[in-house]
Amino acid sequence: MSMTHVLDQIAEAAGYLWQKGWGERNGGNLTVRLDSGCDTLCQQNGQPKETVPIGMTLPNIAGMYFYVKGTQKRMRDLARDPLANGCVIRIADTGDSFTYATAPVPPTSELPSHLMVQDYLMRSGSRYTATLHTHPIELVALSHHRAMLDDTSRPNRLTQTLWSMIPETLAFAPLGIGIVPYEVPGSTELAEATMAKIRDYDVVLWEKHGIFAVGQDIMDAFDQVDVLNKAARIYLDALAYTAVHPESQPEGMTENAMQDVQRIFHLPKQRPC
Ligand code: 2HA
Ligand code: ZN
Repeated sequence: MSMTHVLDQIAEAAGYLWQKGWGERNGGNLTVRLDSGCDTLCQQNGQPKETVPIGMTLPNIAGMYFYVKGTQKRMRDLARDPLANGCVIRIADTGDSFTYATAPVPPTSELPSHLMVQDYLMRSGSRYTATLHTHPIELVALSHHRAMLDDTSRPNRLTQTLWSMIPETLAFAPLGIGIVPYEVPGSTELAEATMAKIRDYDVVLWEKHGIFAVGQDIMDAFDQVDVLNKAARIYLDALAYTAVHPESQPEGMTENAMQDVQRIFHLPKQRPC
């Protein structure tokens, strides 16, 4: 995919995040791995020589280029101008620092999670190029309920609840949603906990904070969060009816109906590479 096309997609996704109310102020961030075709464009833009330490060594993404949202930058501004509100970085050959490949914009506070996951995706030979963190309202609301954070079974309770809302949730988010217990935003602990879950899930919930998702491109990552958050919204709306009619609980699709969806759509149980 050309760099222009990637930047267009990033702008489009950032606009949706803002419109949905998932990207208040500087909330949320994203990265996209660029192919080596961006060398020329980046060189044309000039390369300041400042070397910025990453704080960890990520050998699998050494020498690679990533678009990274800037810290304190707003999604609604990124939607208009991705290269004024983020930039392209090149990871050093040593894997422990980066240089700016376009006009420098210091990267997002969640860089540890994004780059650690990008390193994992490369190591596992994945075609996925995009990582997305955002604050989808209904999913975050559910993460305030202890029962919804129970991660002792697979699928976990939250996944089962979301899948059972409409057939499309299971069809388009077949790996479900992983759960990462609360950690300080931007911390290495949050990055490590995210890494541990992203092996099994395309989308993970950061308790009382937001979502971290991976995708083949940024629209793919956005779509999965959108599908899961839609189900969360339906669930909460169904519960609003229960508040008025306490005798009626949301039913959810039957186990048989869900198995039919699994069979008809030939759904994967693991991420296809
Ligand atoms: O970029 O969302 O988690 C601001 C955040 C940090
Ligand atoms: Zn956040």
